[in-house]
Amino acid sequence: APDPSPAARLPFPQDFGWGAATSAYQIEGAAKEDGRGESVWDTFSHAPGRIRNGDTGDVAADHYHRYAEDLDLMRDLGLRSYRFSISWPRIQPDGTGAANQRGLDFYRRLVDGLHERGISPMATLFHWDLPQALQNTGGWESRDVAQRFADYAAILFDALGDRVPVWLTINEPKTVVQNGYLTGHHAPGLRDPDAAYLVAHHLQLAHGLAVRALRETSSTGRIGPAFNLHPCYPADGSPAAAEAARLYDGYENRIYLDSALKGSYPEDVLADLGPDSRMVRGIRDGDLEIISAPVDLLAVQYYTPIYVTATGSTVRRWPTSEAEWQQIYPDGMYDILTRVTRDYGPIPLTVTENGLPTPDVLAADGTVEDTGRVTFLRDHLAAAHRAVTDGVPLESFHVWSLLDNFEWAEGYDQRWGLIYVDYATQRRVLKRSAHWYRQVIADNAL
Ligand code: GBH
Repeated sequence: APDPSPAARLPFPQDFGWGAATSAYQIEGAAKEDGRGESVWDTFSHAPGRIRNGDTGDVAADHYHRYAEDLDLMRDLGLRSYRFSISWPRIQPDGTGAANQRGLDFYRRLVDGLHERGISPMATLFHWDLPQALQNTGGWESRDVAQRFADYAAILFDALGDRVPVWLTINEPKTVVQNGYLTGHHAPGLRDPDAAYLVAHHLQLAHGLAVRALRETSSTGRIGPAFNLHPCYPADGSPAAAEAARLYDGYENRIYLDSALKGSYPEDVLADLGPDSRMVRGIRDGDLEIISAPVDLLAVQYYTPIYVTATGSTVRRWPTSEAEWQQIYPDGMYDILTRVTRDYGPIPLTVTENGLPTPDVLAADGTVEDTGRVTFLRDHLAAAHRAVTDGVPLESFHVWSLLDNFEWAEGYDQRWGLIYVDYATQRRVLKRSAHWYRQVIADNAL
């Protein structure tokens, strides 16, 4: 089909931050190098039966050694922003104490390499790889870990604060709560609802303490939280479904949004947890003030909607991707961006993750035809564009992910990248979607 005429295209704001995202444990490998300590994900992935095919992040996409090549690929794509995460156990092998210089050096090389290529670094402080030593003393169930996190963050602000313009504190606290402590599908693999929401509180506290730590430096860098938000819709028109969807939204979204941006936990969730819950008992005077330390931007990650029935169970309404939890619903992107602007704004927004897994194969002619990813991204970017047109202050968009990588409990089975990784050789191949994205960036339009 011929290209749509330029007039029919959807132009994005000037200087829009076209980006892609990754996280440390999912791409770096080099698990024992340069003094890196162990994280809960090393322990979890090496425990039998936890990860599909027994995969681990020991080697992953070997990005620790191949970062220069990966930086060149980012430049080839024309990326303007790259979101990565910093591995806490590379910086503090045991989670406390002096910084490991070799760990800091890696991220300094990475950040400098981004600047040399005209790409803006966006650093996530924590993308789930808690030092195992801190897990051994209680992990996120221990309030003390929030202060340890602020100390770790201060090391990074000191070392990199002059060259990282945007910091994100904690990637998806909800996923740590739900997968780490409710389903047990992620590290540390527990199933303990009472512990789970205390963990939520401590993650939020850690976020706020890190924001305060940045403000104590002279850095001009901006900082905010990174939440994966699920629009929760009633599955039918009954009042009971509407009420159930509202409570579901409290647990999925408002517990994080309200505490960080309004300084209070949602009353319906607190009532549902009850006064005897470990979380409610764990909230101390002054905590909400810390948690709601003013932030500079809000990072939104959108993958799927949730449809809630009158009994509080969930049903599917749209086709799913290879990830059975993901329903493909681009309008959810519009709904969530306009909703956070309405309820919590105006605040600058960045989309820090959006994407899907596809059954990619490297063909004999060297191409990877991931047309499903092109359609998905086009539809979700069109929905984001519609939100911008309606006044949402969206400044950047990051595809999850730059590279195929270790998809947590799914191991290497699910491929989420714009760039294919042939794990046997670590060769990188731009997929159809990468070529498409490069053109979108060059045009600054869909
Ligand atoms: C993001 O999580 C992560 O930030 C990123 O690291 C990850 O690679 C990416 O998405 C793709 O998944 O196993 O049935 O209990 C997105 C939110 C939360 C979605 C956990 C999958 C597991 C569902 N994820 N959830 S299940």
